[in-house]
Amino acid sequence: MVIVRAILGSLILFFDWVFTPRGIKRDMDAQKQLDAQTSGLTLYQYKACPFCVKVRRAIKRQSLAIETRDAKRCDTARGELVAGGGRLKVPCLRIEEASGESRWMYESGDIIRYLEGRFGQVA
Ligand SMILES: N[C@@H](CCC(=O)N[C@@H](CS)C(=O)NCC(=O)O)C(=O)O
Repeated sequence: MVIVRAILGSLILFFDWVFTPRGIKRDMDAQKQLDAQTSGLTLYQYKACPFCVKVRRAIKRQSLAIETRDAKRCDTARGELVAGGGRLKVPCLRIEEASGESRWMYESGDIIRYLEGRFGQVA
């Protein structure tokens, strides 16, 4: 099972690399403004998780500068996810609200819909 998972994980990463989506190009000021908005977002993820790859590809398509934290390899990131979100499940987007509170969003589909709703869809 471990070997099958490792092979599948490598295949997912390989195809993700081969078919990396192109990011949208913005002028420097527009990208800077967007970067300021995305600075309050953090994606907790595993490198080879297909649901995380799907979210990372959406982020790449929209050229969003969102910090990613590996909850499999990094104990600190895993601890933050469980303590804040309540579950060890990825992907999870931490959204820092203007009030300073954090909202933890699970489910790849919900995360992608949230990002597209807030930052626009990229075909
Ligand atoms: N329906 C979820 C599925 C997410 C999911 O199953 N994630 C797996 C990794 S691929 C997970 O976090 N499993 C718990 C664990 O590995 O501890 C989504 O679309 O985000």
